[in-house]
Amino acid sequence: MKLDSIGDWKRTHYSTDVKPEIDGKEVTLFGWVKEVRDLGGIRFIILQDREGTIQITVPRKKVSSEVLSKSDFLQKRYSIGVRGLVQKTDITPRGVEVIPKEIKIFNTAAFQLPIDVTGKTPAGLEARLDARALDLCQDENIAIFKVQHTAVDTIRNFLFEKGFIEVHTPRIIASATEGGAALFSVNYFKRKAFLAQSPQLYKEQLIMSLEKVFEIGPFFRAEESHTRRHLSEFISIDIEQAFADAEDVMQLLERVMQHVCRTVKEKCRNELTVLKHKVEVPELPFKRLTYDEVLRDLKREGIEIPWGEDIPTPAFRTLGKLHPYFYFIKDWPTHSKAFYIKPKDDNPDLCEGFDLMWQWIELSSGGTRIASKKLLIKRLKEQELNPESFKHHLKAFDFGMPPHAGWAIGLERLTMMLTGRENIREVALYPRDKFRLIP
Ligand code: AMO
Repeated sequence: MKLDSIGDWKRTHYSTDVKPEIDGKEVTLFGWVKEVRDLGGIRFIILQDREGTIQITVPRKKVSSEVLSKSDFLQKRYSIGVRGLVQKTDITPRGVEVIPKEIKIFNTAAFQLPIDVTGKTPAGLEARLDARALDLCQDENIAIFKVQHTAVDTIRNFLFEKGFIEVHTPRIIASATEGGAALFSVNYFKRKAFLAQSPQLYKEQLIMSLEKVFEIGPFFRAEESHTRRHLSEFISIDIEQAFADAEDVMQLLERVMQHVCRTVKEKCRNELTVLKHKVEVPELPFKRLTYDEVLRDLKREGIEIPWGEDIPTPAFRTLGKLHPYFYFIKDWPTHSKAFYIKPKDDNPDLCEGFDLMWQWIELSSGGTRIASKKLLIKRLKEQELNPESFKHHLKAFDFGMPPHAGWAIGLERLTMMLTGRENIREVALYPRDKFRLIP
């Protein structure tokens, strides 16, 4: 069969705009064949677009021979256009169908697809990721990325309203931002460069001019650990604010979270139904636990962690059972946090860094930053980092660095929370981890 070109056709409606109220109207739809069924003298084509599906009903005896031969040719995933009349009906769940006057076939698809996009025969995650472009056509995946889109849009607008300026910092950098570990190196002409782990140093410098900045973009971590919440490339939502401390930015963060939950709950009802997931709007303020309190809570649960040590994942799981939604952990031991986090003035063994937890998963971390160059150099040395490698960053601290604070949210982890998915790979379009570099 000769393939059609789009010609002068323009889409008039998405599938879900076709409702009984527009009975009798002519519509032009574009999409893909999700299913084809035959019943007596009638052929049913389920057309899918990004908004949903609509039934195209082809009564064999009442359509032109061209429509008939084209509809007979259709297979799953063919990309098509349909021009036809809307008709009210009792036989479809949505009470409506389209009777085609014309069908265009733009492209065919392989007869044997690597996975079943109708979801009737579920495939394993690895097989799905191998065929990701097709996998993303599944209703659940479309729903996940619409929720993610809503979350990003909501956060961006919220930050605009609060006076933050969106910035774009370099991804190719000369020295580590989050310590020496987990860096990818790249050949940069004849020099060695690295992929940025975060915009940390740049966002701190930018608050000297722009005062309140945010950035949403990919960052890179050479993660050795293959877990359900780590990627080698993830999207970070970063903010940094001048003349602010940890508590100021924690208040901003909890408001962001509440606002995102409320907006997703309201705007993404259909998506949440597809995902069989509920999002609750959390109450403010979130609990603020100190590191010491967490250790005490865990001890009561029979998990003893020596003071100063990191909290291992199984302990976080226990903590997540005690606190099943959002909570902060603050007042961490200074040595456990990055060099730029400010030690407390009254007890320098503790610092003004915090994590925002959702159940057992860290969604975000941040803190008050060090504004004194002298102290920053001391902390670099304590973390066995070479101040010489940070000399360009340190220079900025001679130019009038104000007190400042900030945080970063991992977008994929936020999406896991909002969509109820358990593996971070499901909520990244094309996930990258130690074992996966394609597609
Ligand atoms: P941190 O390293 O804690 O802090 O990262 C901030 C948030 O980013 C997410 N995240 C990741 N998500 C997926 N895969 C990863 N490998 C990964 N690593 C981090 C998490 C985490 O909470 N510069 C500081 C932030 C700041 O202080 O402003 C930073 O990068 O959700």
